[in-house]
Parts: sequence; structure tokens; C-alpha cells
Amino acid sequence: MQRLALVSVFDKTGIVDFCHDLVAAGYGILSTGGTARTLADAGIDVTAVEDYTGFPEMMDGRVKTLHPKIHGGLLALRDDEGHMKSLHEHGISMIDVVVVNLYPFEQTIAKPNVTFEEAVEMIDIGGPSMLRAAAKNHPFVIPVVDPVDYGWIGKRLRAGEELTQIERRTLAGKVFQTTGVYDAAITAYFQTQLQSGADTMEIGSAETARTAAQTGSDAAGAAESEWPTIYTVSFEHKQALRYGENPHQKAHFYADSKASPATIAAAVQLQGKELSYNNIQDADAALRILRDLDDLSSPAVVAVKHMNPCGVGIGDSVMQAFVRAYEADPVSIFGGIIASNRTVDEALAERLTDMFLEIVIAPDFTEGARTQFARKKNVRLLTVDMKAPLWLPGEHSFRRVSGGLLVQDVDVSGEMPDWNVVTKRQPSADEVRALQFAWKIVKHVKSNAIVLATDASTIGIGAGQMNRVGAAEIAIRQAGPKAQGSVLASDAFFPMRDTVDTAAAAGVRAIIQPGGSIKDKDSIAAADEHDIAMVFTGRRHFLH
Ligand code: 93A
Repeated sequence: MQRLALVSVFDKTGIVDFCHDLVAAGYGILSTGGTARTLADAGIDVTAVEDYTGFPEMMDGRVKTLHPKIHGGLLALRDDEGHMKSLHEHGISMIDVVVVNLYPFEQTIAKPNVTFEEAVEMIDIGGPSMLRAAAKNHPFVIPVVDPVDYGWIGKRLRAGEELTQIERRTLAGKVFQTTGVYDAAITAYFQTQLQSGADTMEIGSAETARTAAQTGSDAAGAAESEWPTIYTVSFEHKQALRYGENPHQKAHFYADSKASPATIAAAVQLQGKELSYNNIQDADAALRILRDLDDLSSPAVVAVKHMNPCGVGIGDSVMQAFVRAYEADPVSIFGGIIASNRTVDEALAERLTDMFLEIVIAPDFTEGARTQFARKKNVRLLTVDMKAPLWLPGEHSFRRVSGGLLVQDVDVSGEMPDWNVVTKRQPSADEVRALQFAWKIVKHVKSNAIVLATDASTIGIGAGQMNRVGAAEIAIRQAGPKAQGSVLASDAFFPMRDTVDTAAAAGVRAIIQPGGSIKDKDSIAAADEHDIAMVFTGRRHFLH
């Protein structure tokens, strides 16, 4: 019996050559309208699907291949007597190869001024059905979705060779990947259309902000009703990771296809081992801190361990910034990540190669710096564009909980909120600078968080404590004698006056915190007693 290939492609590139191979390999060709014409024009003997099924293509092509004579021929198990009997009874031929590519849905919606109806018409139904059927039955049917595969498959079949089961399974996997991505694009598009009156706005991705920026609409202020009923997240596979947070956890890295060049997903690695799961998280944390310091417009260096900053320094030069970040906590930086907002030069590279570091991130490295790092092959060097925005307004962050997904706006409020001095003493100019700096850092420390700082560096950081005074005690112990004359930032209000008393005893001179506790007046009284200047920001920065 002659073998059959079913060919139905939107993109006709390469299809004639491939069908020549199939014909030479002894296949008969079944094909849909436009494809059949292309093949016939090229002199290939082709049977129209409608002639084979006895049903015309109808409804403007919406129904072309959706017929049991097609799907029976694709899905029948060749080694199942019952299936073979059914084929015979209904006059169905087995189809051995399926070559399909889909209506270009994504390209269509990318065009300006496309209506919803036009977009919907570009949802391919018959194509994915044939591909999925062939992929399901891949031990017997070869599914070909990617024109890249035409060449080698044509050559093998022409040579009279069978494809191996591994090859067939690989091709089937490609099908499900393709239809999965296709459906994800449709899902995302429908989500954007769920919003009342919005033709072009998308919820829940960077696209929201980009579209909003283009249209001047306020995506970040989307009303409650505009959040989708079904929240779908779609990221593209970027890389397999050796393992997750721990060696027994498998892990992969997925990226936003439109990730800003400022993100860790777009970082360029110049040398070193592959990034690990923990590296990616830590590097991301470092970038987030650095970018919040942007408006200080000074060279800044951030050291990160376990997603918390362990030292942050600013200075007149990148070296000075590094020394300050280092001296903030020379112990914790061991095995950490260093991120700089300025080019790393040879002198700094020399210092950094003396230490054990996992990663160094910067917008650039000088030749001399690269040569220095070349001696330490394991250190991962990353460059990131630090001019492009890291976050766009309206972007969301996600946290998996058992049985659900928490979705919230990213805490992008890096700019200083209006603040309110609540004590008798006003902060001095130096203290104001230090308070602003400490406030930017405390936002990035796991809660409960306390940061002690000068106007140029952190000096003590208390992270992730279950009570606030405990976090303060850790920060103060870390600062040691440097606490004298420093400022303190707290990510959330003081539930009682104990943190102020503890800070005063260590020599802290000014405090910044959100305020809002019913016991604020006790904390204010304590600050006044100790002649501490205290500022309320009215904004909390929990980070868990
Ligand atoms: O409108 S459809 O979803 N209905 C179908 O029954 C059907 N069968 C094949 N689209 C369908 N196709 C698609 O037509 C294929 O996936 C392919 O993209 C395209 C090829 O059409 P033509 O051969 O007429 O150019």
C-alpha cells in the first residue's frame, strides 16, 4: 500500500523540495487548498484533502481537515487489530507523515490596529489537531512542524531509511512545545482582552507597562476588576540549571521573552562556571539594590549573600565604594556576589581576585580587569546594561504557595516618599543623606529588617528576624563601635519603644521608619528623650 503524507502549511518555504523528497521516497501527497496549489504548480502530483474526504473545504477554510478520514488515519494504532478493522470498514487510509505549520497568530496580533475578530480568525484549529494527533501516534506517524527538519528527514526517507523511535519522539516533543507556546500566546492575548474597554492592554506582564507607556494609560492603577480571572504566566525556557536551591531539587531558568537588558535574565556572562539557581537569585537581588541607588548618581558597590545585602558602599570612585562595602562586613562577603554600577577597572579587579567571590557584575570591565579575572577562572563575570529600566510600572511578582499563586505589583517605589520629622530634633544634613541611603537599602533586606548606616555605607544589617528589636541587636552588634553617630532604618514600624532605646544605647543619632503603630507616641517620646531625630515615611517595605 502506498504511504501517505499529509501536507498543510501556512508558510510554504521549502515545502516543494521536501515534497519532492517525499514523492521520491514513494509517498503520495494529500494536501489542503493553498498548499495543494503550490505543490501542483511545482509539478507535484497531489490529492486535495476535499477529494479524499468527499467534503469540501467550508466556512472560509475554518473546516478543511477536521474529518474522521483524516484523524482516523492519523490516530489508528497500526498494531491494533480493532483499529485496523475500523480503518477498513470506513475506507480510511493510514497517514504516515504530517507536515504542518500554523496560522501566524503571534505575528498577526503584533500588527498595529488588528481587531479582536481578525486575531481570533488566525487561531489555527485544524493544524494543531493534526499535529497533536500525529505526535500522539508518533511510533507510526512522523510529525513535522519545523521546516528546519525538512532537509534531514527528506534525505533519510529518500534513502529508504526509517526514522528511529528516539527521532520520532523528539519530533513529537517539538509539536507539543510548538502548540503549547501557540496556546500560551492565545491565552495571553485573551487576558488582555478581558479588560473592559481596553483593546490593547495586557495584564500581568511587562507588556502591560510597555503598552501603557505607549498609550499613556495608567496600567499600574488597574482597577481590581481588571485583574484576570485566570492568571496565566508564560516565560520561555532559557537554561537548565545543575540543580535548584539544593542539590536534590531539579531546576530550570525561564525568561521573559521581552526581558529588559538590565535584568539578570539578559546578563551577558564573560567568564566562569555556569550560573546556579542561587547565583541567579543573588545576582538579581544585587541588581535590584544597585538600581534603587541610581538616583544617588555616585559609584556604588553592593555585596550580597543569601539575597540580603551584607555591605553597600558609595563613594567618589568605584574603588572607594567597594572598600566601604567590604568594610561594612568583611566576613559575610566571603563567597558572595559583588555588583558595581560603574566599570570595574584593573585595580579593583586585583582586589576582587584576592577574595573568594561567586560573581562580579558590572556594566563593563576594562581589558586590564578582564586579564586579572582570567587568573580566577571560576569567578563568573557578568555585564548588564544599567541604563535601561529594570522594572516597568505594572510588572508583577509571584510567590508560589501550596495550592496557589500570589501575585502582586513589584515593589518598585525606589524614590524617596515624602517624609515627616516627628521628633523635636530635626536631622542634620549629613543625617538626612544617611537616612535616605539607609532607607533605600532596608527595602531590600528580608523582614524584619534593620539597617545601620552612615551617608556612605552600611555598617550593620539585621535581616529576617521574627522580632524587630532582635534585628536591631544584630545590626548593632555588627556595627560595633561604628554604630556611634550612625542612623537606623527600619522596614516597618516599631510596635513598641524598645528598638529606639536599644538604638540610643548604641549611639544611633537618627531613625527612619514608616510609622503607623498605635504605640508611635511611645517611640517618639523615646527618641525625644535620647535626642534622636526620627522620620516617618508612611511607606512600609516588607520583604519575605
Ligand atoms: O481554519 S483551520 O483551523 N481549519 C482546518 O480544518 C485546518 N486544516 C489545516 N485551519 C486549518 N489548517 C491550516 O491551514 C494549517 O495549519 C495551515 O496553517 C493552513 C494551510 O492552509 P492552505 O493549505 O490552504 O494554505
